[in-house]
Amino acid sequence: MISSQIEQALNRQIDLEGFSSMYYLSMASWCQVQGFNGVSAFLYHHSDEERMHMLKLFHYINDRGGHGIVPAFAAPQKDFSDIHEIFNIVLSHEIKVSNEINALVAMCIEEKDYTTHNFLQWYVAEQIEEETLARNIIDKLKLIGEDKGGLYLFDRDLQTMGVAGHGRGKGGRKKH
Ligand code: OFO
Repeated sequence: MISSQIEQALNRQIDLEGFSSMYYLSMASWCQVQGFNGVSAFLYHHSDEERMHMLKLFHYINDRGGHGIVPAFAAPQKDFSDIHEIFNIVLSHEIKVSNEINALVAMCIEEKDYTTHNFLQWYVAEQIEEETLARNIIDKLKLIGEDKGGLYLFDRDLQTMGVAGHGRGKGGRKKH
């Protein structure tokens, strides 16, 4: 059984993971409209992953005697200036998510809720991967700058990464 404090904190995390999913969906849609089909495919996939992160929380809360609540999501930003802006936002958003996960972990230690602490370790590891991935992509984009040929190849690369589950590990690690 989880305490009501932990239940509320996990429900706030549901809100954040769900919002992340909507945010990346909005970015994916913008990229598709702009003709960046590879980046778009990558972000649609990323959006699906965030929904899975949210669902895991629903199941955990309910299995532990709490109640996972569907929040009202704020509408995410719908227009972006370019691909550079998109990935800078992805990184800063993921850093924010990492901070929230860390705060949750700290709360579990304080409350001696080692079961939830253990459950959250999956998210801790996931956040390291997500931040590293965003940083690697930003590094690539810095090299490319505004070069059209470079951006074309970048878009093609991300298409492959989106299909292979972000291209992490050997051929894209199965994460759920
Ligand atoms: Fe990318 O945030 Fe979920 O965990």
